[in-house]
Amino acid sequence: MQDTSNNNNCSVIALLGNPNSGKTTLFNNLTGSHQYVGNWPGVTVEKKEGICRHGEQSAKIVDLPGVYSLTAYSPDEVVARNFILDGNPDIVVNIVDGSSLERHLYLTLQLLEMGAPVVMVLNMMDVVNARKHKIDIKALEKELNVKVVPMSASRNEGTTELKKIICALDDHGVACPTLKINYGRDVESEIKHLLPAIENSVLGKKYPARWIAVKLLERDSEIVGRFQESEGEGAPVLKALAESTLRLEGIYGDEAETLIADARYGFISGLIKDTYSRPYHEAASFTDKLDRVLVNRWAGIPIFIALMFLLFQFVFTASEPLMGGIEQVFEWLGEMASGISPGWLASLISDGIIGGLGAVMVFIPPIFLMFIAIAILEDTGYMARAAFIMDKAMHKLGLHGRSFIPMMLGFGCTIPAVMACRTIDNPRDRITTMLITPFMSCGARLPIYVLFAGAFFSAHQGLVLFSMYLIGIVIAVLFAFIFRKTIQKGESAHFVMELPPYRLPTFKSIFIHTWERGKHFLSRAATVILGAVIIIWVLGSLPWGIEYASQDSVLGIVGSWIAPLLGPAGIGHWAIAVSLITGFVAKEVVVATLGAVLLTGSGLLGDALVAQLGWGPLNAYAFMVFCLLYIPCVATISVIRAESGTWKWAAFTAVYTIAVAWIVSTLIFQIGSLLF
Ligand code: BGO
Repeated sequence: MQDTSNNNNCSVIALLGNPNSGKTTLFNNLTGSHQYVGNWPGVTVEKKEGICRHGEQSAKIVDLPGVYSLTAYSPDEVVARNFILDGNPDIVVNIVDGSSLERHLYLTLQLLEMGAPVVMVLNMMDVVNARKHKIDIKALEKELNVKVVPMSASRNEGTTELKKIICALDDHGVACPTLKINYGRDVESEIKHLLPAIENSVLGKKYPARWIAVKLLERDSEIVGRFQESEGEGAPVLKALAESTLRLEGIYGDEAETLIADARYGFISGLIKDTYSRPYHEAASFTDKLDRVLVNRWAGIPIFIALMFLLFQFVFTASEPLMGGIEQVFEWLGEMASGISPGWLASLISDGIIGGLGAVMVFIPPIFLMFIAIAILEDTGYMARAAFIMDKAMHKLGLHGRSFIPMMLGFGCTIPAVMACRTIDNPRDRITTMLITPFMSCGARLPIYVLFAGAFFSAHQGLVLFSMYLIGIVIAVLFAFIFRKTIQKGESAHFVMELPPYRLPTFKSIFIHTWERGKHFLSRAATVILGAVIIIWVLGSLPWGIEYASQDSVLGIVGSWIAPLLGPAGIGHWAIAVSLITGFVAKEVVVATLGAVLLTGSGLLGDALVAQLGWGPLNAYAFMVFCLLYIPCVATISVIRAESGTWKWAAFTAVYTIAVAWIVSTLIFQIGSLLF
């Protein structure tokens, strides 16, 4: 049960809509600064509430998670549906994007079938008007039996009318008869068959019986589960359901569920024909024209790959001079610090802190440039296209298309990417995506690539960097495929992919999105990485009296034990072994460790690597691939545990990623050695 507290008897208004429908904008318009944020009880889904005032009157606004449907598979959908069913909101304000009315109406229909007291907000009317499209609001109100409020939330137009409705509710609330969709003869006859048993149950007395019947025929696990739990009175319902399912499957095979979705889409098409009109000879919109090329079945993937390549080339070229400047500053600081006495303090500051931290800080320019580029791709709407293109390819491999969205987020940081898996309704698809997301190369691994590509591949740095990201995607998709055929066997759910229109990004949005990701890197440098380099320095100096960071140090001894295991991959150097262990804390620490261990005195870390490792490009490439694929950082492992609800998947991720990293880098090194 949700929190139904009704402050000072003011009405409770639930806000519900698809992602990107303008819900946040409307919530802010309605509540101004009267907002508070928490979590829904028992789940990690964010709960936002606020007070809307209009004159003397007020209402409590509860912002429900953005969802595409109310099938109650994903935690977001469960939260939204349970609040509407059990939270007794006085009104459910359903915000729909008027410029994509057809797609957004799917959620509206589900609400109306539940008998929710809906007021529809028809948002983005500025876009509808600019396109010279027309929506017959009166006809829409009549056909759906709901109040419709036209709005342009981003211009704050329509807010006052909505406030009047929600703040001036009388005791009768809003009248909103339950919508009845005709599901065709066969389904309708099964609904009739189920109704008597449902109406005799507690659940049937609480919620609309017809809605429950439709949910049961859709095999809604939560509703079926509730009847399973209520043994005695649930039994007749489940028996009737088994009979109905058998009959429907006899006629339609596995397609019975699709019949229900088809009927809803059919209803929507009819509604759109009656209420929506566009100029007869309408020229294709800018978005349509661009989409013809960018999401073209043949050109889409090559364009995506080419764009990624250009992006990495740009990151390298633009960051090089800036990195040189930062490198010089740290070199100068190192020289200054080496004069300090006593000698151990000079070594701690110069070898440990400046060597280790400096090795990581040098990568601020490429990291920020990369985040700027990702923010531009996201804010223009291209990232959604990339997911759309990959969705098609992934669907062919039997995978859930929505998996690619968390994977894309993984380019920034794996932690939010794993958290984004919540939006995937099917549990098997959700776990599979969680397991493969760590292969998407996060920003923290970028310093490793830039360092090694710069030192060992001076002519083809961009290409090498690009190949890392590509290998990550290929391995991720490959393992998703393997998991779905083995440990996570089963059908992949059907879903509709959202394609937002192209937009010119604003400087502010790019800045905010870049900063959101970049600040994480800076705060880690000041905390985790600084702490790690000090510990590394201590371990590199013990036992006292040995030469700092020599093979006789604790670090050297541990590294020398592990190094032989890495030999087959061509990366069996003790310092490399140590850096891979410390990299489990955070991936940036790999570079910090190499800086602290190999860069004694002043100089460039890239030069020190070439001089001390005795490697060629093939060893360096195998190492980069190892870093790309091996165990994600400790924070990611703990998030996988939290999101999957069990240590099993966290431990599995840790073990299998190390195995994959070892196998792939060994293959690369061994095959490469034969060829070159
Ligand atoms: C960006 N009209 C128009 N044209 N846009 C609107 C309206 C409207 O009536 N209402 C909202 N938007 P959210 P959810 C953006 O973020 O409230 C816009 O997910 C951008 N982002 O400004 O976040 C709104 O909470 C880059 O646009 O929706 C927002 O439901 C460039 O719709 C987007 C330009 O609104 C989603 C705009 C990176």
